[in-house]
Amino acid sequence: MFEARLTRAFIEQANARLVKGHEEDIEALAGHLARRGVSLEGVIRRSMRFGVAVPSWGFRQGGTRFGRFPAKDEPRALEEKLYAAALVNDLAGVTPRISLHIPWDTPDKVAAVRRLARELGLKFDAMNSNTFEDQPGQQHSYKHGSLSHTDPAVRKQAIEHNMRCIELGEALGSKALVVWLADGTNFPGQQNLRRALDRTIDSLENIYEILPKDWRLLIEYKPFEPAFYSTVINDWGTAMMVCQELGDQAACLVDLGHHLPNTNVEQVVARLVAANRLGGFHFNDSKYADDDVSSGSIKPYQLFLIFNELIDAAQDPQVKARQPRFSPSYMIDQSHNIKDPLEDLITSAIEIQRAFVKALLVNRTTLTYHQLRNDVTMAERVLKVAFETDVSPILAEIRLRKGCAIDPILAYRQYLSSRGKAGPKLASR
Ligand SMILES: [Mn+2]
Repeated sequence: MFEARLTRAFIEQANARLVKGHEEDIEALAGHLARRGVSLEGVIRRSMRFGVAVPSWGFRQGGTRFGRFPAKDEPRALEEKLYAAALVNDLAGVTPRISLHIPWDTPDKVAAVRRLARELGLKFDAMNSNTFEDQPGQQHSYKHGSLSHTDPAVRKQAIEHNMRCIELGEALGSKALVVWLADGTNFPGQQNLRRALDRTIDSLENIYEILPKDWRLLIEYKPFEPAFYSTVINDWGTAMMVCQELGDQAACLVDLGHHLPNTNVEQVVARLVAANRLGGFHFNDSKYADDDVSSGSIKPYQLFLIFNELIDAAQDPQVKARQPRFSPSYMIDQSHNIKDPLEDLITSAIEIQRAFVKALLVNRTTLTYHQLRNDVTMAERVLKVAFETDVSPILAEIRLRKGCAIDPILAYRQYLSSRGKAGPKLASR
């Protein structure tokens, strides 16, 4: 299943009966946007290069902490996952990068893996280290923490693991390391809250010291779980404190599921931009906590509002002056327990792209005009008009121009059928 690349002919065949309908849809949308003074071509041009990285751990079912229900044909070896990633990218054209988890997806032959990725049109995004579980044969346990551990020998082991991730990443062409720590406590009194953070910063300084000059160290935060009383890097403020101690190459990583319910995540984004410390995102969605469900499946308006902040920042001369290369990393971080992981990665990537394109439609001049006059109704309306525009034809047009599928899920189902691995029937769009 995951050993060959999708052919151009297959995609053209899948598109053949959808092209006419698509052309009607895009023409109607062009007319609608023109009445609003928006150039369809301009939006498409600005959206062509938008991309988000897929996680190497997202290609198999059962990434949750509970029951695993793996499918028969899951990609297992890293090479198979690269083919799966290429399949997702060849269908939807929005995920040209893969983010590796070490040690789950440690390449055996680095040069060969890098070569295969290049052949498949893929690059490597941030490396993700793992000191939140013990690996077979590991000398010291992370039961009571890793980079924050009270025992210097445990901290050293965790530091060396992160250094190894950087080494591997350098060989693969990656430019960032994501550190997420499960370190924390389950009971009051278990540890000194301030000393635990001091030790963590000290460990991270060791890692930061060997960070290549063109790399970034992305610090991910999370309020709770698996630690249920206190987590060492629990929120964006703590992550920012850590980054400020480390230096300019350190920045915060916002995982959308890593906030307490009802947190204003778009405002967190705005604050991190203001502090020059927005490093990137782990996209997913949630209803209750770190649910890791498909991006845009629960709170699509929030996703749009986040991209509204990002586009506002990217166009802001003040931000440009301070951060000439303002470009947060976009990565998906989801678990798939009941959906086909490839279908979910395709769907999520498109939903993230959809939020980006909708945010491009926000008329910022008009928005600022209403904001300065405190016209609450009209200011909100500017956002709603953009959010409520159905940009599906734009997304399809971008895919068509890239040689991808007009309807990637339908094409994927056809691909499965052609290989005798039919999933549930999908009669039409
Ligand atoms: Mn994450």
